[in-house]
Amino acid sequence: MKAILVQVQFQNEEKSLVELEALCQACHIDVDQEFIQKREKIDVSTYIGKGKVQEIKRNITDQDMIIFDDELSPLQIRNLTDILGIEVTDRTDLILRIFDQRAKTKEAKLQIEIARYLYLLPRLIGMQEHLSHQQGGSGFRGRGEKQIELDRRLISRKLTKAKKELANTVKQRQTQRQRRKQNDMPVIALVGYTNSGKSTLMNAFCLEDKQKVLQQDMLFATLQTATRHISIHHHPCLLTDTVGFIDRLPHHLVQAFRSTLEEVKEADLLLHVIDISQPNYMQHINTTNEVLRSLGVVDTPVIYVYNKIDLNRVWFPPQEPCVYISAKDKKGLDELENEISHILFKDYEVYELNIPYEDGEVFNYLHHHCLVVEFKYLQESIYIKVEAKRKEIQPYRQYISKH
Ligand SMILES: Nc1nc2c(ncn2[C@@H]2O[C@H](COP(=O)(O)OP(=O)(O)OP(=O)(O)O)[C@@H](O)[C@H]2O)c(=O)[nH]1
Ligand SMILES: [Mg+2]
Repeated sequence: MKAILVQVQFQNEEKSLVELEALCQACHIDVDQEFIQKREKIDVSTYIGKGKVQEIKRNITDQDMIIFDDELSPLQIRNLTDILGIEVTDRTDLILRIFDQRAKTKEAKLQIEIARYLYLLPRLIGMQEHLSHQQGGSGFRGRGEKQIELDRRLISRKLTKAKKELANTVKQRQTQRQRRKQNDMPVIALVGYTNSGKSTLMNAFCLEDKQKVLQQDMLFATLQTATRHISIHHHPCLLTDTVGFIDRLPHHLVQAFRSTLEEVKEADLLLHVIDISQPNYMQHINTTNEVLRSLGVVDTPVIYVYNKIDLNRVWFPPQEPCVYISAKDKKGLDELENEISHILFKDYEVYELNIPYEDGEVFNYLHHHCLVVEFKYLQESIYIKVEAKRKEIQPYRQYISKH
C-alpha cells in the first residue's frame, strides 16, 4: 500500500513526519509523498484549507490513501474523502491499526476492540450532523439517520459486551497479582516511550531464553504486559514490561489500556527507559511522565534509565536518579542493579539468628521469605544470617544473636 502524508505546522512549531513514517512502516504502508502546510490554525471543514487540498489532489496518482498527522474530525474526513476521491485517514486510526495487528492475547484484543468502538461512536454522530446539514428535510435524511442510529446501537451493544468481557479477564489477572503481592516480592515496572528498549532491557535481566519477550525495531512491539522473576543482588523481584507510550496517544487507547497499566500503578519502583539517541528524547520523557500522571502514578520512585549509549555521544540529562546503559550490549547493568537495590532495599539490614531445633518452622519461614546469606546446623540450634527489613524480623527478635 502506498500513502501520501500530510502535516500542519503552526507558527514556531518544531515537528517532523519521522514518527508518522515509522507508524506507516509498522503498518506496512509505503510513504510516497509528503506535504507540510504552515498555518495559523486548522481549517474546520478541510483541516488544511481548500487550496492545499486541490494541490494534493493534483499530485494523486496511484496512491491508496492519504494520512494526516493528527486526529481529524468526522466532518473533515468526509469532506476530504469527497474532494480527494481516495481513502483519507489519520494518525489515531493508524495507531489503532497497529495495535489491531499486534494484539495476540484475549485481553489486548478486547482493549483494541473497545478503543475502536470509542473512536467510531462520535464519528457516526458527526456523520449524522453532516447529513442533516447537507440534506435538509429531504427524504434521504430520514433513511441516513436511521441507518446511523442502527449502527450506533449495534456498536454501543458490542462496546458494552466487550467491556464486560474485559472486566472478567482483568479480574483473573488481579487475582494473580494479589497472589504475587502476598509473596511480598518487590515489583519493578519498565515504562517509557515506544521503541526505547524496555523489552530489550527486560531480556537482559532474564537469564533463560524461554523467559524472553519480543524485542523489535518497530513501534508498539509490546502490547501485553509480561512479568518475570529476576534477582537484584540475590533478592527475588518481579520485573514487568509494559506497552510503550507515544506522543498524542489517542485517549481512547489510554482508556482501553488503563487496566494493563494498572500494573504500573502497583509497582514499587519504575524504570523509565529513554532512547537517548533520539534528538527529541526530552519530549519523550515528558510524554511518558504525562501519561503516568494521568494514570495517577505520582509517588512511585523512578530511575531514569538512559538507554542506547552505544549509539550516542555523551549527554547530561537533568533527571535524578539516573543511569546510562546499553541494553543491547549489556553495558551499565551493574550500576542499574546497584541503583535499584539502593532504592528497594535501603531499609534492609543484616541479622544473625540462632534458632533452636524445636522452633524449626521459624527457620523454614525465614529461609523462604528472606534473603539468606548463610546458614549452618550447629549442635543445639540452627545459625542463619539473613538480609531483611526490621519489620519482618521483629516477631523473631528473641533469636537474634547479632545485628
Ligand atoms: N543500539 C541499540 N539498540 C537498542 C538498545 N536497546 C534496544 N535497542 C533496539 O531498539 C529497538 C526497540 O527495542 P525494544 O526493546 O523492542 O523496545 P520497547 O521499548 O520494548 O518498544 P515497544 O514494545 O514498542 O514499546 C530494537 O531494535 C532493539 O534492538 C541499545 O542499547 N542500543
Ligand atoms: Mg517492548
